[in-house]
Amino acid sequence: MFAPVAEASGKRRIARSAAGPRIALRGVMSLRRLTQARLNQARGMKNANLLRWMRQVGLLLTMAMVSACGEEYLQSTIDPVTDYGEVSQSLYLQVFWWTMIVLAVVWAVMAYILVRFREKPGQERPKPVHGHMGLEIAWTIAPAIIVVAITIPTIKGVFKVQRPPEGDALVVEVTGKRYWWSFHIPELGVTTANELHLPVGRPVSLRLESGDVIHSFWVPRLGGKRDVNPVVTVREGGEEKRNWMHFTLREEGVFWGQCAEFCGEAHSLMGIRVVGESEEDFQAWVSDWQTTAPTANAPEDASEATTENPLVARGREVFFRESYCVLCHSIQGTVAPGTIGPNLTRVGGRSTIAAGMLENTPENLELWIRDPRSVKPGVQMPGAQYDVTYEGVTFPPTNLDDEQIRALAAYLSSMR
Ligand code: HEC
Ligand SMILES: [Cu+2]
Repeated sequence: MFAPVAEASGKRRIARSAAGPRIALRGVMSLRRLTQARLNQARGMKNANLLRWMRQVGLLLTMAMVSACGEEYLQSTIDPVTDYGEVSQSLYLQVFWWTMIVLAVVWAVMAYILVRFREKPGQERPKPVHGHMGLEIAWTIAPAIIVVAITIPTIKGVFKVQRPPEGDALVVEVTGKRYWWSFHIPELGVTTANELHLPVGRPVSLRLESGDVIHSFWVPRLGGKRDVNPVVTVREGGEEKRNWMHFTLREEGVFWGQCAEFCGEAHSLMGIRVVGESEEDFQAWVSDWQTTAPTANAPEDASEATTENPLVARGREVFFRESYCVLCHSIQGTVAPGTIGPNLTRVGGRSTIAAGMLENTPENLELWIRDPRSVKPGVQMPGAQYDVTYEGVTFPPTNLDDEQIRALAAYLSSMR
């Protein structure tokens, strides 16, 4: 259901709550005690068998119910948090209830037939029936009516979620790249990667574009999958043909997603985090981004420099002078101009790195800088020991030693 979070020690799945099964067990035990008492009462009576049967069914139902609510599903498609998600959810529920009606009718007819036409002792073989006009019309028309009843709201829903929001929408330019996501908010001048903060209650329009092959933007609790294509068609008048996704967040929280269109070796390791927050928290995140992190640049004032963590200062030196990270990465407010890789402004404030695959800790940053390929095969970033070729240009191994890598991690973590 969700992307595994890879760690230095290997892959780990998010720990599931142990409370679910325990509650299930307690429910089952008390149900057992209850029905046991009833059974004792009924002992000797001929419906004891029926009671025993009911107890079995009761147990099964309780277990099914408890196991359905004992866990938290991070990428659930049936727990929407946007207006778009609610449209899909309502369609899903309509289809579900239609199926339940069909099930009930089929079972009722079957039960009737089983009782009414069961074989009686000494009975003669009945004559088979061939063709029944009434029945055939009924079972052609009934499904047709159901299909129409589902089609009408479906078409309405498709148009509803495609319609651009009225009023002041927050436009975010989303670019999918192998194997990460760039988010640019032109109105606020913010450019970030993999983790997008959005305000609750304000309409959002994602403008989707790919920097290479076809990807698909999919954060299940926000809505359906939407293809992220390279721009291939320019309409008359110069308008580019591209996909958009419109929604308004209803809830705060962290919503997980991932690329949903096979795009290469690390396709399954191309995660997304959307952080829904209040307007104030969102504004705070934006203004953090707009002001340069205090440690991003060397302090002009020497007295300030002496109070700074020397490891951070050392990391900054490696980042800007001893290595060539700046060819691919930018940091707002500094001279780093690169756009091949994710924008690293306030990277220390992200909850994960490597597009949701590693928790953002100094240890994981070290692992990533030393050997990104061990986390993501096919990654377009060089390691300490290996080069990478991006669009025909070869970037040599960084040849960084442990001391330099530790300092780089401290520098990146300090910018939060
Ligand atoms: C050839 C270009 C290139 C160079 C040079 C490069 N990187 Fe990267 N870097 C990338 C790409 C591409 C990614 C995205 C990888 C992915 O997640 O698929 C990345 C991702 C990262 C990330 C994770 C960001 C996130 O939010 O997921 C960090 C941190 C990082 N690089 C640090 C560095 C440091 C430090 C250096 C210098 C030693 C460096 N990079 C050099 C291309 C580069
Ligand atoms: Cu992809």
